[in-house]
Amino acid sequence: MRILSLLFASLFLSSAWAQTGYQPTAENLTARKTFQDDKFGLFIHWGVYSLLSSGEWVMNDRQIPVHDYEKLPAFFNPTAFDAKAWVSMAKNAGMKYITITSKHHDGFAMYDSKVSDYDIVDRTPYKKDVLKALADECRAQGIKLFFYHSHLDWHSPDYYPRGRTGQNLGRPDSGDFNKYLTYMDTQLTELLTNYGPIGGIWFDGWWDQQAGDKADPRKTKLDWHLDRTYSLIHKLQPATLIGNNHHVAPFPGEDFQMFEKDLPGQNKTGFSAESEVSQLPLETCETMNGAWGFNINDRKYKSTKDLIQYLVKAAGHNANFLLNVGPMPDGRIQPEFVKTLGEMGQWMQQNGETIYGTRGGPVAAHDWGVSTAKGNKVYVHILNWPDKQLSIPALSGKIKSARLFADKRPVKISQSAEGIVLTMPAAPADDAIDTIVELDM
Ligand code: FHN
Repeated sequence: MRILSLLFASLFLSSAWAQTGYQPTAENLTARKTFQDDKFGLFIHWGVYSLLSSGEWVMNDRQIPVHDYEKLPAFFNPTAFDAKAWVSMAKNAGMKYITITSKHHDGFAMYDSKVSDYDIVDRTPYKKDVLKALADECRAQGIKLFFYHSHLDWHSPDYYPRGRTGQNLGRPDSGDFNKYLTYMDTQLTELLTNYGPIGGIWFDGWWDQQAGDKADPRKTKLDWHLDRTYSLIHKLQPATLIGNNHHVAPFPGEDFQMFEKDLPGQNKTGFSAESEVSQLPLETCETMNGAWGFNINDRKYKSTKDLIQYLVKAAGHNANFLLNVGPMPDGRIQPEFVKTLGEMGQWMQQNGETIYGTRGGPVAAHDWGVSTAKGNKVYVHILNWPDKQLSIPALSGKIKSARLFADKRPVKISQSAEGIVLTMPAAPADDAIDTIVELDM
């Protein structure tokens, strides 16, 4: 009996059950394939926190009590917000989908919610539903729309017991967590009912209740009832892809797996220490500078070359690249981001064929670069190699011919003990972003 109760106790607090027995529908599987073909998306962190120009964690970082933070919406009036401009910027960059914060950790809804007036329509002088405008424009321009939605909530009194964050924000020392989860599921129902077909839900914040059990990193102090939430989403829109940025191995019911600031299998930032690369469609998300939400002091801009190479490496790791902007409080995207995205778009114009619709190639990722593959084509992406000759491991199939993708000049192929030697007409230029060798198999 004691063992059974222990077993039950441990299982109860683990989300491992989630949507056990989940069978993705045919349309969900099709959506997964399209997602993997799309490869490149725009991440948008925008909210009333943008007003304080110190990123999206400012409420917690500065310990701003709820009653003070609630003053912010009255200043939020993004009259320069232009959904057409945002979607066109993404499209011109070569992006196929947009993932925007419908609600971040501060609990403020960037759409017209009926279960709360803590939203952009009821609490700001702007009074318009920016997600509605974006959804309409995305549909008009053939761009898919995903919603980021925070599990964790620093505003709701019912997000109780508090987690690792959001302590001492002036909320009462009481609350009903299940009431909070019902509230969250109701907002998700609004988002999946009032904005047309939604490409996916990008959850974040599950880790706030992580129990910190090294033996079972999936254990949480509270039950998130992922089973209920995931079943709800799959019932409302079966093709909507669920992803959860929990940094542990995926739970049943999830349709894609994201890696924050890491390529799948890597752990540069410490986020992915407890994660495993699954068979689900993969996505890597990254900032263009050092911040997700608008941060006026952050000048750690990544170069266009670094970001294109990051996109290519993600594709070589069979993953999408979700690149972030933090719009300014008036609704404009800062010029540094607009310029870089424009330059990425030019590169994608010329080389997108070696990215879109591909999967990670037969030549594993290497310091010199990666490979992608599509049909009988293998694209060897040489990102960092000084020489005109490059050895790659033997491939299972036979290479019929090889050429430089850019100008179709032939590349000589010779067999070696280690595998294959590709001899290019010349060594890659020093400032080359990606010298692509196209192999016909
Ligand atoms: O806390 C969030 C953070 O604000 C941001 O949303 C990133 C995006 O991947 N995720 C969390 C940090 O892991």
